[in-house]
Amino acid sequence: QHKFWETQPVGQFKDLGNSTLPEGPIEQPTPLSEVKQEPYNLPNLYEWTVCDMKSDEVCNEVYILLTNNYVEDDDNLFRFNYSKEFLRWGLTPPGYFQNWHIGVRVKSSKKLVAFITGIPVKIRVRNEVVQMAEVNFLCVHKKLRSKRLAPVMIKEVTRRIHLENIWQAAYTAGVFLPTPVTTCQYWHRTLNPKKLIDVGFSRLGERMTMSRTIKLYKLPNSTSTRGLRKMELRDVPQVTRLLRNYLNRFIVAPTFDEDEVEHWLLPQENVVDSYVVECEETREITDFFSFYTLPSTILNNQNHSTLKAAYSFYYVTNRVQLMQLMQDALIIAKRDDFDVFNALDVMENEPILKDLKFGPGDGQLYYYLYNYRLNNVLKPSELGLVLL
Ligand code: NHW
Ligand code: EN5
Repeated sequence: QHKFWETQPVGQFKDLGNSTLPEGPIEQPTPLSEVKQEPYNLPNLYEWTVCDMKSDEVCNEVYILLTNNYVEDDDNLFRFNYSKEFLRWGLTPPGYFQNWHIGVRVKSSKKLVAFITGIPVKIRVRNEVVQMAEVNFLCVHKKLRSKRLAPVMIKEVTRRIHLENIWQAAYTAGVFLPTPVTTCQYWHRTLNPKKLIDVGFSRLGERMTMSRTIKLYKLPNSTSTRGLRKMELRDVPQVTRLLRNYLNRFIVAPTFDEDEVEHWLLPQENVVDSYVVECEETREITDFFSFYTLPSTILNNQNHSTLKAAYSFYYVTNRVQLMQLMQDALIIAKRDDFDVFNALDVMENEPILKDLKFGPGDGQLYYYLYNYRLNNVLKPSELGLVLL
């Protein structure tokens, strides 16, 4: 069934629920001298390329490949449209490896036709912090699909990760593979009902008129949390402490240091936005939230070409209820002209989504670990990890 994945050190279907197998690495590391030193072979017309995401020209080529060939919804109405600034941000965190940004070009024309990336990340699984890679942006040009290019790309990124003495990875996908750590549900909060209905993102409910729908999704004009403001550079140490502490309550979560918090959470226009709650008496930061900007191209619509979506990212709640914090996130996203606010049922999201008028989407997101076995499938609420 899975000619490639059956050969990989991932949890296999036949082992599900077999708790005699120990938790942890499936394979032991090998000496680096035993890691294959040359790249895997590509079909003859193609060649490997390292993509320098700091180069505008290369970043643009990657952007074009993904804009035209990356993930679509089940009905092919929308395709993710990660911006160039977003891709550069997402792929150049502290300690990144340029040679984990792997492209495939046509030898003759040099056209970029496939891509896969890794970035380094420390992820805690239960009590153990493991140096891992996050693998993302796997893409093969539509005209080259089903030729078993993806397994070669995955093996090549694995090889380059191994050469840095890293033996585990985390990744997410909309497809079901051997075997998920957990299965998450996408939820959507309508901000611009008319546009969402016009483009087929959502439908007018039964016995609902457009004006009743607009009223249903109306939000207050201003946020309600006292002391809420945009995150600044000086907040990095406090936000890091809060986040490290908060993420401890989940079974699988990243551990961020200050450099990583600065990279991942400091606001960048049209990429990522973060807000902190500052206590008016003590000037301490008590809570914060963030979301990232990921528009989708609307395929075949006369009136609209892009859907502006915000995705809930990391947050910490202490003094303020998550419900109120997230409602303020919705108000800010609406003010900033987003059409929809998306969230997964990870962390503590699940209980508040319905009350905030989120509805379940038609997409699921499966989370996976490479070369790390867990005894049980986790609940989404046991996961403190959000990938781009
Ligand atoms: S998920 C988004 C993936 N990208 C897209 O969906 C874009 C649109 N689709 C495409 O470009 C986020 C192609 O359809 C792709 C497959 C390239 C997806 N993950 O070449 P073949 C990520 O980027 C398996 C993993 O003929 P294709 C996460 C499939 O099951 N495997 O297919 C990436 C089959 O294997 P099987 C996937 O359609 C994580 C084989 O590929 C997959 O032309 C990567 C078929 O290959 C997916 N999303 O190209 C893993 N989609 O065993 C990282 C298909 O079933 C692992 N497949 O026969 C960790 C590595 C690092 C370890 C370090 C220690
Ligand atoms: C790795 N980092 O399917 C990413 N999106 O629900 C790769 N549906 O937007 C993994 N089909 O339900 C990608 N509207 C996996 C996701 C791929 C993209 C995807 C889904 C997630 C999505 C929308 C549009 C569906 C269009 C038809 C959807 C319903 C919204 C409605 C609003 C009102 C209340 C009920 C829900």
